Amino acid sequence: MTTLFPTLNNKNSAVALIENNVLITYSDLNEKIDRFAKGLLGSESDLNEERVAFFIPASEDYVTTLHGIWRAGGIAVPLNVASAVTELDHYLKSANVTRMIASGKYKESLKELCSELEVELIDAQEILNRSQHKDLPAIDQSRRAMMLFTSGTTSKPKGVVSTHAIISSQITTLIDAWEWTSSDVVPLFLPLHHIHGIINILSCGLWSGATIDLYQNFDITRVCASVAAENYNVFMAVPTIYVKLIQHICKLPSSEKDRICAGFSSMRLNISGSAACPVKLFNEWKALTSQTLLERYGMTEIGMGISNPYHGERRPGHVGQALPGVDIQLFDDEDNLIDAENLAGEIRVQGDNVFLEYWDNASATEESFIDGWFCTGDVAVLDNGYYRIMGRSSIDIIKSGGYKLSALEIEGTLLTHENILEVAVLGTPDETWGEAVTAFVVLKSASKLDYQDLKNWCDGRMSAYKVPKILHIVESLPRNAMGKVTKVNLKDCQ
Ligand code: MLC
Ligand code: AMP
Repeated sequence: MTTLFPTLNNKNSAVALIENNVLITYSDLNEKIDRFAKGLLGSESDLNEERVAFFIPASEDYVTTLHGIWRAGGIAVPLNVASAVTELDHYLKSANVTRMIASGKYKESLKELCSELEVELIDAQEILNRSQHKDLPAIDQSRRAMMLFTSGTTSKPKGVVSTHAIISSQITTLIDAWEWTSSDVVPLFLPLHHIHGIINILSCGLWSGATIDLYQNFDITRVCASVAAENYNVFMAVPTIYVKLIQHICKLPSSEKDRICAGFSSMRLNISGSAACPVKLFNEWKALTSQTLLERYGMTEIGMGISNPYHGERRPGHVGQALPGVDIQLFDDEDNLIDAENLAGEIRVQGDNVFLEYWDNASATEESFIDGWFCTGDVAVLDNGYYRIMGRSSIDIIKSGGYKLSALEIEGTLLTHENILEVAVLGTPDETWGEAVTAFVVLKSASKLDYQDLKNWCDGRMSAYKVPKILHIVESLPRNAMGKVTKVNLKDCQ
């Protein structure tokens, strides 16, 4: 039997998960995963990298499904439960998904799509009930384990594939760097279709034998109550969450505010990542909670690459230094390595943490590597020994509240609106979201469109967080001599 995680064994009576105040031990979880893997295998001896998707919010079922697929030899494809069902079509088709696991209202919402695509839709409980007495396959670490979708500059998201070995490397690097132990208790309110939630919190926690308190969404009142009760000693979030926490806490009566701040202050670690943490936010958080945020930099394709130190100076506005085992270099536009400080270049990465491939997309995989270095598209400088992120090489990537969004994907959907003739989407600076999705629209003649109409129309056509926050109706879009829209010029049109 293969158990990827050393702590998932029958003798471990420590609490792995808390779901709605119910405590689930490591040994119970292990037993359930085993049963699930055997049920999933049915008459087969190995799933042989079958793509099994699941549409499950953070729960014991989610963890059982993820690990069950791994133990049965499949590739886990966790999907965003906040997706519009229309977006799932692309994920299922491009990953050649054969089975989908979901329950309750989530299962209901997928019936039509799965039947259309001939994907078998199964309830997690049904799999657990299929009693099977059989051995689980031995899984070589070099086998594919997980596919996460990421937005690129092209219009449709790509499946980022990692092996068991890559996942192990991403996890163990962080456990060492941030000194995870079995005494840690961490809340998990981030979505579980991205590495921040899956690797940095869920997997590092489970691998260390820590306890993870599961949330189905970011319930700020519940989070603050648990922090005030000193339930947690580690906290990981995106900058938007720290902004929202500050706004929320500062409106509370002082006794409540003080208890929450004391709860944060007593923790051993508060981490910010997935988007830039402004210096102002870093300072405000420190003033409020006395916590010095540890900012780190990562990406779906590499896990975490750069981090401020657990011990030592955590420098505001900087993401720190290469994590042990991760090679980071900056390269200029001519692909020359930059070996001086304060010169901006693209961050490129090598190491056991780097993904295997984009699923079924050899050309995209090849294009994303130069001389064996993965090209992130992020630009940074080395500033007195610490990396500072300067921005991205593409204006078509937007980071909103920690989600990476493709401007072209949003434009593609907006162009199907009957009143829209042309559209350009870009991210504009926003205190809460980091960047706000902003649409510049040219209307068809004699057409009208106000913001609320557009928002209503987007409902069900794209995930809610992709819906433009700002709409500008313009006469025309600026173009260069080649006829290409020059989005940089739109930044001045607001
Ligand atoms: C929610 N909304 C957003 C949004 N999230 N709008 C823009 N950007 C976002 N990220 C909108 C909703 O559509 C809704 O709009 C309103 O805000 C309230 O929605 P909500 O769901 O109640 O919001 P909330 O729970 O507060 O969500 C905010 C959030 C969430 C920050 C908790 O966005 C989130 O979990 N972000 C983290 C994403 C993440 O994990 N990224 C890591 C990727 S991995 P309306 O108009 O309908 O009211 C990666 C690598 C690395 O980046 O380095 O980690
Ligand atoms: P994703 O592709 O969703 O995994 O998002 C990865 C991207 O998030 C990176 O390529 C960066 O652009 C951004 N990112 C992650 N962490 C940071 C950070 N600390 N500062 C700035 N950008 C970040």
